[in-house]
Formats: sequence, structure tokens, C-alpha cells
Amino acid sequence: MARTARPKTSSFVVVANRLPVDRVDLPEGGVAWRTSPGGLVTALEPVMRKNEGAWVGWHGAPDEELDPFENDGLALVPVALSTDEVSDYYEGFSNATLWPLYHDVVATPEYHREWWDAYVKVNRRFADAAAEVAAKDAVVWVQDYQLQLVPQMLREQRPDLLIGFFLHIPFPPVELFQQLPWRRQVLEGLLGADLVGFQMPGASQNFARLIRQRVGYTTQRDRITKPDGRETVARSYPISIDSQGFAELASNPRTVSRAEGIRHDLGNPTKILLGVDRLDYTKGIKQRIRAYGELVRDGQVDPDDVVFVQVATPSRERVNQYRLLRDDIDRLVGRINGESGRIGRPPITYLHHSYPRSEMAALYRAADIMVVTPLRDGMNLVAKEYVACRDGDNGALVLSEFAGAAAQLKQAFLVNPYDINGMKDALLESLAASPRELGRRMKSMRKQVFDNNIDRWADDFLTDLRALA
Ligand code: ADQ
Repeated sequence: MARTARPKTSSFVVVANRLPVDRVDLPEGGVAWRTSPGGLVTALEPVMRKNEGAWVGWHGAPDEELDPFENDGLALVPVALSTDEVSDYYEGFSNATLWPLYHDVVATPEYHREWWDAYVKVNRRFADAAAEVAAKDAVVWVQDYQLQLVPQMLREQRPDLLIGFFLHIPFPPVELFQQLPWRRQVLEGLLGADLVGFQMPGASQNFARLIRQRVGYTTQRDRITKPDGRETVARSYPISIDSQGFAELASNPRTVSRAEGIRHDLGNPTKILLGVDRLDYTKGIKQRIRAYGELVRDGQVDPDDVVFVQVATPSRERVNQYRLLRDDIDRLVGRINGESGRIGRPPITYLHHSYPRSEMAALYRAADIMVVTPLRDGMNLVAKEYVACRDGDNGALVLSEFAGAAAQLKQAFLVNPYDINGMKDALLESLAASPRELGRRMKSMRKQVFDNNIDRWADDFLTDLRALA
């Protein structure tokens, strides 16, 4: 389809790799769009509506150009990607170069010049689309690692705009970032923004240090002064969830009864352990299953009493490392269930499904122990969602020190996911903890999650950005 319509301009523009909608093929033919249930849309929807905002992003299908359209009152501006661009810009540079590099190189990043070329080309397309839709003096908020060059590309065309950028994943230490052959271009890309937001204070410090060392600009605390006299501010804004929304869902009688149904279907065990992740090598799924498997094998945990439910939604399946990981986990789960299970009672229930939010809430409600053990994670929303769903102040969270969320959920049972024995100890400790201790820990974590919800996150960022005008 050829693009004909010019979008009308908006005073608030979000730019993200994906539009916040999924395509639904209707049974009678034709297509409809359904707002995807992500936290970012929930957070930005009110701001979008108040400011007649527009959202620029890819619609999810390669080789297809779509005109701007409206869905559910939101103005959407699709950016087209060819099949080759999906492979080089998205699966390649974004997910096989930047993703592992920014996550402590837990997998080896691949550096290919043609992937970089595609990244530059696609970032320019996003910047052009944003420049076209942004009204004079508009606020433009660029999201995440796929679009790090957009701030500068946009700034060159539109000096009038107020540009914010938020990185959802960690920003690596100087020693790792230096590997990137295009390190200077990425830093300069980000410096096009007035405000660069990170999940953690350490990340904004890494960024400022790199700017001094690699670009040579002076920094004063969180302010970077550029030769043209403009400033870029680098600060941390830990992201959160729609805490109230999750709490309401979790206390709904239908969710309560579904949670009981899940327990029943699992054979009414004494304790249910739960892991919920995108199937990603950063999430430490293998490590946690190995720890639990050893506890079962050595008789420290009786699989008749304690079951583990692991939900892992397949993701990025065309990237080789993700396919290998899926096979590895399949084998590991198969081995543990084969060796330690009995008919109708596998120690691990392993599911590849993606669930609606109501089912997620029921799972969180059913789980006595939530096991979140990433090797590195920008924040980790699953940990916060679990806490928001525990209205009885019960349940335990076993959480990796290397998730951004650990800085806020300090009352979790914190673990180093590389230390299998340490994880086994933490699982045993959480299984044995008294209701009183669990209540004390959960109360304090719930206060954190309800005081700092996603609205507050968006509001803090946008208030700071507007103050830089
Ligand atoms: P992710 O790496 O995707 O996000 P996470 O923060 O845990 O990780 O968010 C996952 C989201 O997907 C959660 O809202 C969860 O409920 C949902 N989800 C997971 N499995 C699901 C399933 N089977 N069915 C349905 N929903 C499922 C990136 C960064 C994180 C950062 C977020 C937000 O890697 O560190 O917290 O962005 O900034």
C-alpha cells in the first residue's frame, strides 16, 4: 500500500520500535488493531490523550507500508521495515549486538558492518517520521536501545523540539561499551536528547563517564555541556507498573477462583514456585531450574509437596542464541522431570504460552514463591507485578541482585544467580520462612510498588524534560 496521507502534527510524540498495537485478522476477512497490553502504553495513554499525542513505530509486518491511522483514539504513525531490515536492524544489530553487549556480554555480541548500516538507515527513517509529525516546540520521547541515533538525527532537523530518550535496558560499564566499533556514534546519537533517562543511577554515571572519555565534553554532576552551548541531562528513572490495575485484577473474584483452579490442577501442592519470563538468556532461567532440580534430586525438596511452574514465552526465535537456549532448557526440564517425576506429578511444569493479564494475575496469586533470577536486567517488571498481586501480604520473592528491581525491592530474598548453591539456600530459606517474616517483607515491598507506579515514572520524566525547555 502506498503512503499518501500526511499525519496531522502533534505536540507530544512517542517514538518506539513497535507501535502499541497488534494486528488481528478478522474471521470475516479484513484486519483490526488491538492495543497491546504493555505497561508503556498504559503509562503514556493519558499523556497521549491529553496532548493529542502521536506514536511512531513499526507495525510488526515486514515489507508493508501503511498510512497513519487512529486506533482507540490514539494517532499511530507506522514506519515500514523491509525483510532485510528486520533481519539486520532488529534481529541483528538491536538483538544480537546491542542486547548482549548491554547485558554484561552474557552472550557474545556480534559486530557486523552491514547490521550497523541498517541500524543507521532505519533510525533515520524513524527520525524523519517523528520530524514530520511533531508540531512546533513539541515534546518527543524516544524509547530504547533500537533507536539510540534518533535523538541526534531529529535534533539536526528540528532544533525547536524538546527531546527525551529512555533506555529500558542496562547501560554497560565503560570497559564493555568500548568494544562497540560505533561507540562514538551511539553516544553522539543519545546526546541529541535534552534528557536521557536510565533505569539505574549507575547507568547514568557510566554514560557521563563515557561522554567525558570518548567524546571529550565536560560534565557536571548529571549535566553534560555540548560545544553548541546546549545541555544534555542524564538521570535515572526506575520504571514501574500499573500497580493499582494489577491489584484490582488480582482481587477480582474470578482471578481468586482461577488461582484456586491452578492450585488444584497442580495437585494441591504445599508450595508453588513460579518463574515467568520472556525466553531470554539474560533471565537466568537455566540457572534457577538447575538449582531447583538439584534440590529435588538430593531430596531437600519433595516434588509431591513443592512444584515449580516455569512460563517462558518464546521470543526472538530467529536469533540463533535464542534457539539454542530454548533447546537447552527443554533438555534440562526433560531430564529433571524424567529422573525425579512420577505419573501425573512432574516436578516442573514448563509452558511456552503467552497469557492475558488476568491469567498472569491468577498465576501470581497462586504462587507462594516467585523466582526472578536474571543475570542482568534493566528493571524486571514481573517482580513488581507479583508484589502488586499479593494483597494478603503473603508470598515470597526470590530476586536476583542483578535486576534493577533489586535496588527497590530490598526485602526480597536476594540472590546471585551465578551462585547455584546460594540460590538453593535462598529457595530453602524462602520455603521455610514464617508467615510473619514473609508478611513483614511483603508489606514493605508493596509500599514501594504502590508509592512508585508507572504514572509517577512517566510524570517524573516528563516534568524534568519540560523543565529543560
Ligand atoms: P523485558 O525484558 O521484556 O522488558 P520485564 O520487565 O520482566 O522484561 O517485562 C516483561 C513483561 O512481559 C511483564 O509485564 C510480564 O507480565 C509480561 N510477560 C512475561 N511473560 C509473559 C507471558 N507468558 N504472557 C504474558 N505476559 C508476559 C524490558 C527490560 C526490563 C524492563 C522492561 C521495562 O529488559 O528490564 O523492566 O523492559 O522497562
